[in-house]
Amino acid sequence: MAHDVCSITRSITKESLIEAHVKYHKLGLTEEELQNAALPNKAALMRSTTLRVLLYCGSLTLLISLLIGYDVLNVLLGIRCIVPHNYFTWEATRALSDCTFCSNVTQPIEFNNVTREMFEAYAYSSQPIVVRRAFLHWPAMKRFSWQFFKELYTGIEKSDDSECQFLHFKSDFISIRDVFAMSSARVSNLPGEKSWYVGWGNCDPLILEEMRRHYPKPHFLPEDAEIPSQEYVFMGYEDGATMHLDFINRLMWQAQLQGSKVWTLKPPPECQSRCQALQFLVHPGDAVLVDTRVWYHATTIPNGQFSLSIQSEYG
Ligand SMILES: O=C(O)CCC(=O)C(=O)O
Ligand SMILES: [Fe+2]
Repeated sequence: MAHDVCSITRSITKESLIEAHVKYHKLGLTEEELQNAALPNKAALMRSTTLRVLLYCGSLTLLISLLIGYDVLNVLLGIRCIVPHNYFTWEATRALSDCTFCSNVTQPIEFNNVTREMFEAYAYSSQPIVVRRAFLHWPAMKRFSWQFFKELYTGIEKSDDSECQFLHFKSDFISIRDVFAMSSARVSNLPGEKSWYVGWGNCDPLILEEMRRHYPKPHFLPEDAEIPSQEYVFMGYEDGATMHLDFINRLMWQAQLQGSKVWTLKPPPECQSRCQALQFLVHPGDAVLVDTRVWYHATTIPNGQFSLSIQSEYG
């Protein structure tokens, strides 16, 4: 049955074509003119193919430059985020704040000698907190230095830092290896040397285990606070971290181990009419707790000092 329908259709089509051919001949059209009318116009075909190729290449180039653009900007800013490639996507798509976290905040809450019980009410708030002299008793206060970390990283064979984040901020380093290859004059930021400031995640379990021999979990954090399997080190001089938000899952604590550090916090743009920027100075032994997911933050190191801090998340 299907075959019958096909052959009927074929013969109708053939007959119509012959009919048309004869008709156009009668009108005085030559064979060549008929062929040209039937075949697609070569010039038009070329034009549309070229247009399609150009459009395709253009879109591809735009896509590649956007992707490279993200990378280049991330590298230039040296910022920290969960998905390093997507800082600007995160920034553009983050939920707008209702600003309750920052309204009426003009300075951090400040504690001396805080206990776990006293801290409990503030532990999960987004209000910046400084606990003065909280970590003065930690062995890490005296033990940690550029040299300590150099020996740690070179001593542990095949320490795997490839998956750990390295933040060079405004420095000219590409990886943590460059930091440990610096001349001793540059390490000490002697006159004429380029100043540097870096941060990096320590996610190799052996490195982390060795670091944690020198400090406990901060005594004031809730007993059941979840601690991640990596901790950050920030060290260097002068310009610290550039202004940014962190796209991380938890709150953070930071221990200022050496030197002083100025923290500048800014509310997000949508809160600028209700909230204000704040600035505070921390000293060796102080603990800093900032919800870096909602407060834009930047740091600087005053008076040519060397600053060294360790930082972790909790939640
Ligand atoms: O300590 C610093 O210089 C920067 C710290 C930072 O960016 C952070 O805690 O997220
Ligand atoms: Fe940050």
